[in-house]
Amino acid sequence: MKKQKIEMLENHDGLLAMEKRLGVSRREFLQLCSAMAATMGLPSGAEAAMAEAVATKKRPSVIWLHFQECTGCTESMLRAEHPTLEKLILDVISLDYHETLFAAAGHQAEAARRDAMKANKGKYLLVVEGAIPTKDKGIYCKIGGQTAMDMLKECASDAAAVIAIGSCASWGGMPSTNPNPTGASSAGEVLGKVIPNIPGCPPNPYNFLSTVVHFLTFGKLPEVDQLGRPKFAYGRLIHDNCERRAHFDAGRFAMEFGDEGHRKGYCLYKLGCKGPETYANCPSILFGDVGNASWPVGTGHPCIGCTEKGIGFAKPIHALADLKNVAPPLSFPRIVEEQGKGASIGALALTAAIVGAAAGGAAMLAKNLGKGHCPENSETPAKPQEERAES
Ligand code: FSX
Ligand code: SF4
Ligand code: F3S
Repeated sequence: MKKQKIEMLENHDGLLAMEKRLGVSRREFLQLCSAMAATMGLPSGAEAAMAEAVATKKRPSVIWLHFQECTGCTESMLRAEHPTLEKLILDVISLDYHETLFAAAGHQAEAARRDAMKANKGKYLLVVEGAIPTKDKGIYCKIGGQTAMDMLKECASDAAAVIAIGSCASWGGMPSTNPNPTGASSAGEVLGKVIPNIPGCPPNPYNFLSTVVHFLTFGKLPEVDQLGRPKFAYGRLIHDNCERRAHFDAGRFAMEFGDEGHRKGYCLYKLGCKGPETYANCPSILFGDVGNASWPVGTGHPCIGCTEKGIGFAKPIHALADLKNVAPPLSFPRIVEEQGKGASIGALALTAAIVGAAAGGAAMLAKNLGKGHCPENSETPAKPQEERAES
């Protein structure tokens, strides 16, 4: 039944139009929806609902504010190796106001924001990027003469939902580093409530896309933890899903950057890796759309805990992490297998059901969007670091 529904969708007018617009085949898109549904742990049938929603529903209006930050959140969304994920995000939402992508400037831009708020009153998604300075009545960040504090409150008052993107908006991030001279605070603190946060410096655009597609499909944001982070993305310790975990458990560590252990891809715990106390899906979904091992630990750098308040930009990079869990996880990662290789939708759903680790395959699918019809252009996973060091 479910299979029939998905197959029927392949001939849906909305998907045909999307295929032409984005250059993403319908089949690839449906596969991505299946993988997203599996990643988020949604029940059977959700993938068809998500695909149908993207194909037929009015795109939600999004107003995107920028405060104290480096624009890395937006950059990471736009700097995919090939533009399909970015095109998909910009196709799923109607980005009606975004200060750094707007051609308009000054009063024209402010007028566009107020027009978009009026036209979509009570229905728009407000995305907040950057921390909000609260010291001295918020004078350290002003846009069009208005403080960031006032602008956030004004825009949030008529929004259907507010999402904080990046660690700055989620918990203060880098601008709030001690001694926090501007009183940089999170969007939730300024609004006085827990709002959905997608932390990371930068956060992963795939998590943002999944969150927005959930909103579009079900009219609400996905389930969050006590810090407002979507559980599907921040429910597991990095350490429990890291490809170097077997080295940790076997006591094989890099002791210095560039030493033999480091070249062989051993565990980075003794170089200060914060994976054991940081919740995020970085090892599964990877970054930047550039291939296998494209996440901090995969490239040989310890995780700095950028998604975690009190760790990223707070704890020294060389300081040892607190171990929250020393027992090897049931989903013990193999070290002899290349990540993401051969992921199929059936396998993904099964993996998700068993260990909740489908996101890696989903990321591989996202990465190969628009290339699947042309196998010679598709990504093949890179060799593990150990093999690369020896060759
Ligand atoms: Fe930068 Fe975003 Fe870091 Fe902050 O990301 S990548 S400083 S989380 O708000 O632009
Ligand atoms: Fe991976 Fe870091 Fe944990 Fe080592 S300490 S297994 S490198 S997350
Ligand atoms: Fe940040 Fe660590 Fe992921 S530094 S990007 S939480 S691996």
